[in-house]
Amino acid sequence: MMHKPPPSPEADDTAIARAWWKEAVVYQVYPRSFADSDGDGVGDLAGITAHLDHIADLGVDVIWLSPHYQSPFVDNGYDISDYRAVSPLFGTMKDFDTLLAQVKARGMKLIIDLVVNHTSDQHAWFADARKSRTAEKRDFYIWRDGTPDAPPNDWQSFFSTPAWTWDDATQAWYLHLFAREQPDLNWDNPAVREEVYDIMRFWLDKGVDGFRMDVIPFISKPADLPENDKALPWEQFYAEGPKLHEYLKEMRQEVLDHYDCMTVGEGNGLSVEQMGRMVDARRGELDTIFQFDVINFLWGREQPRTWTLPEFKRVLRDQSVSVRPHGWNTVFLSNHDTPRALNRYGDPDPAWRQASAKVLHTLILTQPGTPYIYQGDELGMSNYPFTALDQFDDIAVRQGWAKRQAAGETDPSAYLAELNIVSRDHTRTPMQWDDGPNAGFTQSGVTPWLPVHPDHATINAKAAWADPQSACHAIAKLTQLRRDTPSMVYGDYTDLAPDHPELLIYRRWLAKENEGALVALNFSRKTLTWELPKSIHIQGVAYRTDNRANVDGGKIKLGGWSGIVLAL
Ligand code: ISL
Repeated sequence: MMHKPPPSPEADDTAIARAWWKEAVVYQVYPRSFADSDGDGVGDLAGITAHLDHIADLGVDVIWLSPHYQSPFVDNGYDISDYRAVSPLFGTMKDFDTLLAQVKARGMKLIIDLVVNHTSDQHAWFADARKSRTAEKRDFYIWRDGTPDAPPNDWQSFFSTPAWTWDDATQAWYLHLFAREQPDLNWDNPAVREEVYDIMRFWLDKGVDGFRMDVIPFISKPADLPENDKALPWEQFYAEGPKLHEYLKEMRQEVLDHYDCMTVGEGNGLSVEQMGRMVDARRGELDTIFQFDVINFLWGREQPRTWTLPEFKRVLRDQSVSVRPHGWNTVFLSNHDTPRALNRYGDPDPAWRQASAKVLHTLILTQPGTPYIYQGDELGMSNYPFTALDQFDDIAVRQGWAKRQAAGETDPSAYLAELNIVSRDHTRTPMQWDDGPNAGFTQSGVTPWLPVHPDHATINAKAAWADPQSACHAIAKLTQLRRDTPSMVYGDYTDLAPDHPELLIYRRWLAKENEGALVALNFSRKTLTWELPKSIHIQGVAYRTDNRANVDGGKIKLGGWSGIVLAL
């Protein structure tokens, strides 16, 4: 007997349950770099509050705030020393409450960063743990006996050092997948998990709407801590440890299920299949995950590589369909750990910058999944032209250079050239609010913690809102279109030209509403045409990046770096 094949995931949109976080557009704020209200050169919470209208005017629904907690800032706040306190550098708990209230007053929601794979070494737990082998909090961290010359295994940190540091006082090694000032928590200790759940409740009870979970796939370590004998990239080796799913289920049952909140895990190291396991609603773990193929396919091992549009399309396709219908995707092209999206996927040349920024945002806001916009990308901000190593702040750079020096490198020019492409500090330079001193990020005469990009004379929020052709206005139109068009959120996804080297063309279709859209984006400087298949019936133009994007006589015509969305 012949069986009908199961519907392809691309075609199945019937089983997708509605949720506010699927319909939301998220904007990431990196507090150090957003706006400085008190003139110390570092952004703060009051600065964010003062600029909320900029975010709301884009049509954003949710703000993701990178860590705002008390921290010695060895890794810019991803090293937390008190999970219930606001960093004095960023303000007070009252400033946080005001920010939260003002976010809500604009009809938006706020999610915060939950960094619980590790703490700061300045956290009270670690201060206690390192006092003695029998300290109350000793087992909050991961210790191994040994001798100072032989770490327990070959594990490496993400910041160019071994993942083990010898503690002389207690004659033992402790594990840190990041800096030595970021000791990893021992999730196998139930008391650690209880503390984490309490911290989550503390912030949820305040009214935050969920969490972005830092390196969450790394929390569970294999008990025997085996060597990385397959020489996997470290993020893959550490991801999806033996009890990861058990702990995430527990976290959902203990905490998340009791609140109307959203979760997005940072999934560096997870394949699309692994992502599927973590976000399948039937399993009860996380709502969504940032799957990093869209970032990592651009790199060889640490080095940038040339890439092609068909490769990019394959990544987008795999991400979008792999988790359907029970899971949900995220759409992002940058964050505070990447260089600027414009430099990697767009065209930063001044003649093409605005056009390509609009094409990238059309992509982000019409792909299947919850879209994320990173601060400054809406202005067309680009990589900073660094000229010396001492201009960088990132610990990854400092430790990366130390490692190279230890290997005999003395001339920094090769490293500098590489960093000008890959550094995380490109997305951390101050937001450009206007063309005045310090781009309006901080007061005139103050030295900001990272240099302000010289192009702020033209690339700034004030100029962007004054120009109807800017990417900010484009985003405002696209977020509105997304709200008005159910297929943009829930529709299926079909890549209509997977092999085209310069055009990205896809269809979103929502069968139960009999409604859809065709999105056509030109990733080149050339004017290109594309013949519409006869089976596609156009209702009209829903959006175009500018008037160089047209449809006529069964053909789409796109000027260089332009795009169009057609209603079907
Ligand atoms: O940025 C990276 C390497 O330089 C990534 O490998 C990054 O470290 C990884 O994606 C984890 O990132 C998160 O955790 C880190 C923190 O430094 C990042 O800012 C954060 O996003 C440790 O908490």
